Amino acid sequence: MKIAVVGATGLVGSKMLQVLEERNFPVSEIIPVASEKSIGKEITFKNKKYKVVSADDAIAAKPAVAIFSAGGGTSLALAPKFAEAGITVIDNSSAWRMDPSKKLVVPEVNANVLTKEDKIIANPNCSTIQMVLVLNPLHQKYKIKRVVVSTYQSVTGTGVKAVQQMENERKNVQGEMAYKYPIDKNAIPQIDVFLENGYTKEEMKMVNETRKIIGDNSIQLTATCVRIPVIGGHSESVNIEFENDFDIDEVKKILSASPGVVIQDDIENFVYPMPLTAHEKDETFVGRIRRDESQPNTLNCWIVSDNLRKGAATNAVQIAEYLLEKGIIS
Ligand code: 2RA
Repeated sequence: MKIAVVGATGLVGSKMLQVLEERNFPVSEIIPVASEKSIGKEITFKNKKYKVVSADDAIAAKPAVAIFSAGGGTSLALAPKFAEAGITVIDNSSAWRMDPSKKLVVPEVNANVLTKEDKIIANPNCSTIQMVLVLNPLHQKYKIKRVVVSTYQSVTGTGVKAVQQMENERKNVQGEMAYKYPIDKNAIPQIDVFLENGYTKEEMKMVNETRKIIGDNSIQLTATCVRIPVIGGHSESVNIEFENDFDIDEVKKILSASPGVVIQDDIENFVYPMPLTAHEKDETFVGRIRRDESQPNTLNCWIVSDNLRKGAATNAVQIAEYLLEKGIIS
């Protein structure tokens, strides 16, 4: 199968190529697409070199699927062109996520909503994906009333420039700033732009995307998203209030049976999820599972996942795998 990767030279685009290769997705040809300044550059996929081409050349090559990770503006401009040419787009930007005519998919939660009619499929925000993997199975059993989440997000979520900024600061080298403030030895309580309600766009993504993926607008959720100087993944402190009471052992049993979720929760042996150990893994790790003793029916937990993998590339490739398995693409 011919696969186009739009934004192939970025952090997520390179991870898409790595994950397609690792998971042995049946790729006959990779069509890497990037901005004009990268056209002609070479990328390597399965030991073969491919030249970066323009979007028009990629459409003319008629891939079955195009995985986009090139920002919202590019997706708004280009995804419809690919779709009109019969190419199924899996888009990692926020451009289409809340469009009621587009599906927003975490395969373990709601892949079953996908049909042949879906030509532009939205990949959710990284911090939302890892959280809903844990929330959904618990919601099905105990019904979630309200969630309070605080995130500790990796600089890789911003892209190459942010990683470079952190490395420069660590080496005491002057360079371009991806953030308004130094990131090393810091915690910046702003991810994406501020909205009129005083929340950031990232925080509102967590609210709105969670409801859309789980398919329940009654879930109340409030988020504070913070950027921290780590590489391996995003971490989240999540407080979940249910309509119904729960049993901690049963919660652990449900989560350990949930696809894509791994429990790391053994406090006696200091076992809990961390970005350092989640790095380069496809699973979402959950630990510090405990009852909130300040109010009834409420649980605390700590969720960590590699934001470039399950939070972006792996989720997108899993969507493609589902489409292939169901014969929606061929
Ligand atoms: C971040 N959620 O971590 C973004 C990336 N999609 O900034």
